[in-house]
Amino acid sequence: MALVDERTIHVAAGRGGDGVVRWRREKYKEFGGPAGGDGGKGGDVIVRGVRDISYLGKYQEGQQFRAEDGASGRGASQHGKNGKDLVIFVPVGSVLTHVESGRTYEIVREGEEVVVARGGRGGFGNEHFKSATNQAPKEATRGGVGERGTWHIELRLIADAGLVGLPNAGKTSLLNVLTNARRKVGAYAFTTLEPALGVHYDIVLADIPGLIEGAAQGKGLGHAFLRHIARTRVLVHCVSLEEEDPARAYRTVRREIAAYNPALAAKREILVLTKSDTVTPEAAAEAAARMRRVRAGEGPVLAVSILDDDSLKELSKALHAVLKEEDSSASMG
Ligand SMILES: Nc1nc2c(ncn2[C@@H]2O[C@H](COP(=O)(O)OP(=O)(O)OP(=O)(O)O)[C@@H](O)[C@H]2O)c(=O)[nH]1
Ligand SMILES: [Mg+2]
Repeated sequence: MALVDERTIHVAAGRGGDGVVRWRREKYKEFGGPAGGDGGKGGDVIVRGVRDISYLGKYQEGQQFRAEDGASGRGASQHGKNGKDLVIFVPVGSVLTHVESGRTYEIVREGEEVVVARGGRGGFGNEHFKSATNQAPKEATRGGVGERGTWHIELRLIADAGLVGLPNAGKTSLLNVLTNARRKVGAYAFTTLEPALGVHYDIVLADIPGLIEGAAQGKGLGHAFLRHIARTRVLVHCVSLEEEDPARAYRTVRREIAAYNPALAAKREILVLTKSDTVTPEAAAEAAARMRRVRAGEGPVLAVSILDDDSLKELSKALHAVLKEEDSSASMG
């Protein structure tokens, strides 16, 4: 099922409750003064960020959202109940545009809120109008109308993990089998010219063109497209087992990444030896062991084939685990 990354919705905040005209009844007294309470405030419509990129799919295009009205005031100076706020959850990364005014907001954190329609004020009861010169006001006001509006919600995904490697390493093939993406794959270099995103459960993967030796000097497609993965949290470094010297291929790409931006090179990395079906299981295991010795820093090393579901599950597990570690180290500062 394709990811829903856009919705237009209509929102209406609650109307304020009316103020009322009531009179106090007291024993032994004919007239006890005004006692009409104020109306309650209408509920607001609030948008709140959640960490679930599929959330927009729960809403219909053009869906109407309405918060509760405030209740009217009552006698004995009782305030009417406020209308309940209505909360609409949207994925973190959503950009909200108020269609009528063009005003925009971005939800960047979980729990972040924007009031997209304010509830109407409650009206005043007659008690409110009591003064030295008017002991028996007969007036009350009506509640205010709630705001209404049309909002466009657009999800701008930020990739969690970026696929890097030489041309032909199998990056796009992995994107296609792990996500809803349907990108072009080819048995030649530089099939991918534009970055693409795909969603694997709750993980956003970015696929970019291949890097070659000298990319920093403009060879191949250069390296400027690396900016598309500058904000990812994890690199998925793909090295084909069809390479004569996988360790060399690995180091070449590492050098180009470091030349582009040392901060990118410092990110956590999952090393994926791709096309494992083209070699014997023993050869794949041996290559993985060798790569563990030559690789930069720590992190999983996996042999994967798009034809081997178990290997894809291992990769999925590793991705989730590394991103989870990333999360907890980020929250510790
Ligand atoms: N046997 C086998 N072939 C694979 C596997 N993964 C990818 N390939 C093949 O490898 C070739 C390159 O795959 P792509 O996914 O286009 O590689 P890429 O890294 O995206 O290449 P560029 O976009 O050019 O950088 C294609 O012919 C794929 O069919 C695999 O697991 N096993
Ligand atoms: Mg590709």
